[in-house]
Amino acid sequence: MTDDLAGQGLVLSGTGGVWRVRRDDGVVVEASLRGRVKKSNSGKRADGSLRRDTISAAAETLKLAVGDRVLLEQDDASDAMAIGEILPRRSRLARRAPGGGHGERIVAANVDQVIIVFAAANPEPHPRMLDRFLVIAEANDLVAIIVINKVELVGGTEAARARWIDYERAGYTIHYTSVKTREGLDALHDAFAGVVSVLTGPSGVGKSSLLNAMFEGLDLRVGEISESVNKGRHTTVGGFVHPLPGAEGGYVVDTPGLREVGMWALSPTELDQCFPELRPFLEVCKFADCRHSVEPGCAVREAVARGDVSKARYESFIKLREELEGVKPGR
Ligand SMILES: Nc1nc2c(ncn2[C@@H]2O[C@H](COP(=O)(O)OP(=O)(O)OP(=O)(O)O)[C@@H](O)[C@H]2O)c(=O)[nH]1
Ligand SMILES: [Mg+2]
Ligand SMILES: [Zn+2]
Repeated sequence: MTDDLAGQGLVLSGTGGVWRVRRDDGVVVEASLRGRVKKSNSGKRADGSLRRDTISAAAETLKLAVGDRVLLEQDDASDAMAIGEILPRRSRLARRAPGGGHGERIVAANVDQVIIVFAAANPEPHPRMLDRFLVIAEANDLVAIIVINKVELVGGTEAARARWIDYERAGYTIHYTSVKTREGLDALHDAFAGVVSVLTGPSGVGKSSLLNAMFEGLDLRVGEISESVNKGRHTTVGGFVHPLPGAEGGYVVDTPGLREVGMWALSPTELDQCFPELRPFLEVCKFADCRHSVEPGCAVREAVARGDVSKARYESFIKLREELEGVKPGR
């Protein structure tokens, strides 16, 4: 049995067994992970016993993520495509496993930026939740862009803006959009060109609708929000990478709405770095290990008192910091 090298590709989707890979010639093929790739990644201890967390096949294949670049091989005997090698990642977006479990979950590999979508209304936006998404992007060293969709529900872009000024002041780019009126869609379209973007945000805010409206031919599934409970259903299952038509090689990773956003591998002492508007003050605090809560000579609290840093963002920082401190490390 000989294996032919069948080129490189980008992993578009898949969970567990079969993965959809877009070859560099544009053809999308199905491929499985080769045994030896699994083996090199598997949880065998030095003594040959299996680590508990890698006993299931699913846990093994989680090592491969959408967005990964892979080497494909053709297996002559079975005529099937196989993933022979996962190429080194230039970046990744990771979060803690859902349900309070331990273990990092790679949401996507080789990401350039994270586009975080909230709705101006329906569902009602929670800034604290936006702060968590932003911290995750910052902790992964990824550019974060904010989208406030459905602005027509609150009277348009200018009316929607007031609520998000803290984020503009912190330095974030915000796009105000409406799929209904097509407001802001051209500018957002340009932000996707030529790069790999992860699109994230709560369920029902219009992520799939925005992509469908901007990129003809994508046809992502759009869910209806139940008016009675006003809670979005999860209509996008698993992570998908979509090549964007007419976006100069741009890709988007469409993720399920995340009900629970965990912060992974972030030590409480690094959290202040993840709030860009706090960074100029961190070196000025009297104590190098200042927690910015009750310490004397805290430049962060002074900035908040002067109005140079938003009180709401500061409070969000304190809340997240307490949460991170409550998480026992190393378990
Ligand atoms: N009024 C209004 N409704 C919108 C807008 N954009 C999307 N919607 C509606 O919001 C609902 C949810 O849209 P989706 O695109 O499925 O939301 P999603 O963020 O992809 O949701 P998940 O896939 O569950 O994460 C649908 O009923 C859309 O028609 C908008 O700009 N204005
Ligand atoms: Mg969706
Ligand atoms: Zn301080």
